[in-house]
Amino acid sequence: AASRRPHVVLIPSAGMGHLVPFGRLAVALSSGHGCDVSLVTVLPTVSTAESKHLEALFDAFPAVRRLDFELAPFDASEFPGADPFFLRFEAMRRSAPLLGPLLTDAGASALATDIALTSVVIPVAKEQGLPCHILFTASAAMLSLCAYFPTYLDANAGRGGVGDVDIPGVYRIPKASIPQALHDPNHLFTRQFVANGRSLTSAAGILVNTFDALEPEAVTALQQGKVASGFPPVFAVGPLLLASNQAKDPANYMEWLDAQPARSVVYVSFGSRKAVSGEQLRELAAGLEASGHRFLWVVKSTVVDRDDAAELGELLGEGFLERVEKRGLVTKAWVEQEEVLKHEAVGLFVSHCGWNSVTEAATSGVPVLALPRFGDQRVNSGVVARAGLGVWVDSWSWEGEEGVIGAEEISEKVKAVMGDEALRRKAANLGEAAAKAVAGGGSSHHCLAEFARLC
Ligand code: BUP
Repeated sequence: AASRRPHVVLIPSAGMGHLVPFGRLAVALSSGHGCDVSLVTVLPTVSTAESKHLEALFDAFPAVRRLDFELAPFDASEFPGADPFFLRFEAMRRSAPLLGPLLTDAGASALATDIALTSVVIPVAKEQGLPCHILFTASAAMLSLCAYFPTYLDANAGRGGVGDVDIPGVYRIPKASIPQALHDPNHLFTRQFVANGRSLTSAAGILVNTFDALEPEAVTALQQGKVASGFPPVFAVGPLLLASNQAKDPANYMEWLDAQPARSVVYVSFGSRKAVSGEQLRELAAGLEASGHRFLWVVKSTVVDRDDAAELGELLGEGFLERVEKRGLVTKAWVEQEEVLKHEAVGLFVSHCGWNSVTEAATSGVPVLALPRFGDQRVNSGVVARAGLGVWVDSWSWEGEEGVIGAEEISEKVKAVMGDEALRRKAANLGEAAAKAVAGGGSSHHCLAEFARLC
């Protein structure tokens, strides 16, 4: 009935990079756009960070309902050595038929799911007669690659491996930036990526966590249907933000930041998904030390946080922590990155360029030094450089075949970027453009309102 409030059920996949934007979308839809919202939750989560995040979210935003989803038994031995987050994607994919009764009981009027689950959730939504949307948690550039990749493969069948991919209406993604796994057609990630890419045209609509000024080419090309024919409406709704602060303890690193001069601190973090090797950690440590700048560094040395027992002192080399004690804060604990980036003491973000990190840097207008590693991070670094949000040395390849990036290169680049006033201004302008996009009358606000009308 026309008077009924829409009830959107959000179905995220695993890992903070996926969960964070779903939580933010849940808050935005339930607080500003008149929707009831349920968030499908699979317990236990893969990482501790995810379970803490969910707990804080449901505590702070009681309007967001929790919908528990129990997975069918899953035998991981079929994928020896696979990444635990990919395994969870696969387990969720195989359990997708069980979502049907859950959605009926919840009284859903529309769904939004993660790209990793798209090809299996769409048939369930069809059975239930519900529109199924996608929240694409990576960049619009990656969305365009995902949409075009199956066509690219068909056109290049038998011509050897994957090369540069020239996406119609967007730009050419160089071979070196294509996620490594996609060079192997039998990789679990590739199979999922291609199946999901083919299913994009069956979605009712696609939300993407970006905004016009950050990715003008890709957003326009996707919205005008230039990338793939028969593409559904694309809503650029980013940057997705928390509506208000989540409850948290006063943190030592925020107090430390309070005591530092404006824009003097280099914030260093490489995301929640992958460990950094011991050798690269030591080069980074030496590079930061030699840069002479203050720094706040979040160190991650295992894939899943629960496994992390190593001592910082051992990881970073003898005497390092003592030598930098007065100007460096190093932590293995989770920090509230959004808050850190908003702090006026932060002058640079040395980042792996996970997409959430990029959108958070853009929101805060903090320049980025891109050190991409895996997956979509090189594509995202290209976006950062194009948009003027930061600097990317695309010949640097760390943890790749060429080994590690040396301390001296890191230190020189950090010094150069910290002194780059023009870049600082460009990043600040992008921050203003982000704020405009999500405010009333802005492009992203408008797109989210349009989406809510379809639910
Ligand atoms: Br680590 C860390 N605090 O200490 P990305 C991360 N985050 O708030 P990723 C913290 O986790 P994928 C920390 O702000 C961002 O929202 C960070 O997502 C937050 O990278 C999120 O940047 C991390 O997309 O995921 O974790 O590598 O591989 O899916 O991009």
